[in-house]
Amino acid sequence: MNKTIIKKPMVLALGLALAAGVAHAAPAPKKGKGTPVEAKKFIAQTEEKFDKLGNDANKAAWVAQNFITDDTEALTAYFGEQQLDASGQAALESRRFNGVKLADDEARKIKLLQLTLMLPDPKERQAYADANAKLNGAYGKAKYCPTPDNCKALGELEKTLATSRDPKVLLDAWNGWHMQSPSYKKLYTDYVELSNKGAREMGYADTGALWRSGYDMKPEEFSAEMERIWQQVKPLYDSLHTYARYKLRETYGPDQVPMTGPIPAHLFGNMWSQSWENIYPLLMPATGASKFDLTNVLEEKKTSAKEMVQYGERFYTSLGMPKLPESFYQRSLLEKPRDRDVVCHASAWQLDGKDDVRIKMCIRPTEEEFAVIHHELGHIYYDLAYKNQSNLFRTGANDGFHEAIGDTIALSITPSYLKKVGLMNENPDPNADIGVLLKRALAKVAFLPFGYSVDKWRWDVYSGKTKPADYDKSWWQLREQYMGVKRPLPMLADGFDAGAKYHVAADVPYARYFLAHLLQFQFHRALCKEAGYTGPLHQCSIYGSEKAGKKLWTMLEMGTSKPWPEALKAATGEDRIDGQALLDYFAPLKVWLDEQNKQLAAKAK
Ligand code: X8Z
Ligand code: ZN
Repeated sequence: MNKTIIKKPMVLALGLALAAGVAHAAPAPKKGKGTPVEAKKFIAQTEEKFDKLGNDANKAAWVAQNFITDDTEALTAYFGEQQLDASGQAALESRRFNGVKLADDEARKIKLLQLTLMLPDPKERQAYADANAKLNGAYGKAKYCPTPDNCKALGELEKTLATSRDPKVLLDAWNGWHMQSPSYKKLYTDYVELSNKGAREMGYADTGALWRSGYDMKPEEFSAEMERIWQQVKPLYDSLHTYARYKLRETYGPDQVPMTGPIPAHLFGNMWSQSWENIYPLLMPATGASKFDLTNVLEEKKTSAKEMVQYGERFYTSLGMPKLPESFYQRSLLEKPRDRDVVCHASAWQLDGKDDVRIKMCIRPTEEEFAVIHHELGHIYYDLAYKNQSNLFRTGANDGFHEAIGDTIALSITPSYLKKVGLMNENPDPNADIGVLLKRALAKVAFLPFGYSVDKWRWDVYSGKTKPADYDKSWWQLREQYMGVKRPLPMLADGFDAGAKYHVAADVPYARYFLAHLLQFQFHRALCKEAGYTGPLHQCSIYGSEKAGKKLWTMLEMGTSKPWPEALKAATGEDRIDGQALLDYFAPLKVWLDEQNKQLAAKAK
């Protein structure tokens, strides 16, 4: 989360401040109120400690995710335990400075230090770190083996969901993956207990409350903000869902897709039904839509993984940002190795707090992955921009900002941009606009209720409202209520469908992605303006605008040194996260969807 002390890979920045490990037991915290002079010294020493030791812990985690074995899991757990010890000690000691009059920067650092778990018992710390490492490994290794000599990893199953239109094949891939997570349910429930214990030790109600405290507002204010924004964007989601229903019925028939009620989850082209761009061919407008498909172009050109990353890099340098360090290409993992298990879920890492930045991805030559590359590079450029901040400020303004930067850039991957960089031959057709917007909505609007409801589930798990026996019941109740999507098969007796999602297994908070899906449209709108663009937002690309780049960089450099509303203000003039920019962007599509839905409803009668 936003105050992660050592730089964890963004996707791994756990819901706790994992400080750099300390090799020796720290001295017992001093008693009594501290003075401002002591605070200064304490902060400097703590940051130095974190700086020095963070490097090793990150290296251990990097190796563990690149070579999943019992040994590498044990090594990560070893460092994880030390990190937890160090961040817990620092959090405890920092309490001496609560209420002491300090400079703004220092008071902020004291606050950030307390956004962590604290487990005083070394055995419990060890068990917690072990479980975290094992859960990561279990997810990374999981495979569906219809027969013992034919095993399918997640990437292959995802490809089936994206491309097959045979409901039986889809269901098999969907179910094959969802059968894997029950094997680590017990590990997860034990982990939740320990995590809560650690949160309570620090005075939080539970781990969910700790997570919701990371946004420069009260945890209950944060929940209310999430709900406000969801209500604001819900009508657009409803229009898209209604349209998707009609179109899926045309493809799969009324037996598979009911006229009312939730739609089975395996039909949306994605393992978690979280974004629907892969079913664009089923939904695209009957006339006027471009048949352009970036995936075909990348395949035809035999674009390598590295070349795909270089397209991304060139976008960032066109904004006046630096080239990636040479070590980035030497050390990153860009392709799935054939001979070993790795955590393929895409992530970005800053290992030393400075220039040792890397991404880890099993890149496939698809349009979807092209966007993910820009997403990961957004993390990397954020890391590079704030590298001169001190340790505690070297993270995003909040975790949603970190997730939004690369997506903001990817919104500028427009047809004219693709033409400019040679990835599209024909001239973009302005009449094909609705198709372009629809495809984007299938990625961005479809995601919103998923982004919201993952942590709604987890908040209830952490608060104890949802017991392990009810994990699936609650998971699917939320999916039905918010997404209008249902489990395609009866629930398993002791199922763990939530655990089939990486961020649940690896305990990465998820509200950040919901926020990012709103923030990116706020950033896009502001940067397009800065670039002098005045046309429709969905046609704007900031490619080549150093002016827009400078505006963005200025915000990125701030890291989390100021409360996030100040960072947002610096970049956009706004000071709250809001759905209006997204609604403006998709306004022409909303009109079109509602018209289509009216016609389709009349036809269905
Ligand atoms: O996990 C990610 C990134 C890495 S931080 C690839 N995302 C979420 C997901 O895959 O579920 C990006 C969008 C949502
Ligand atoms: Zn990310």
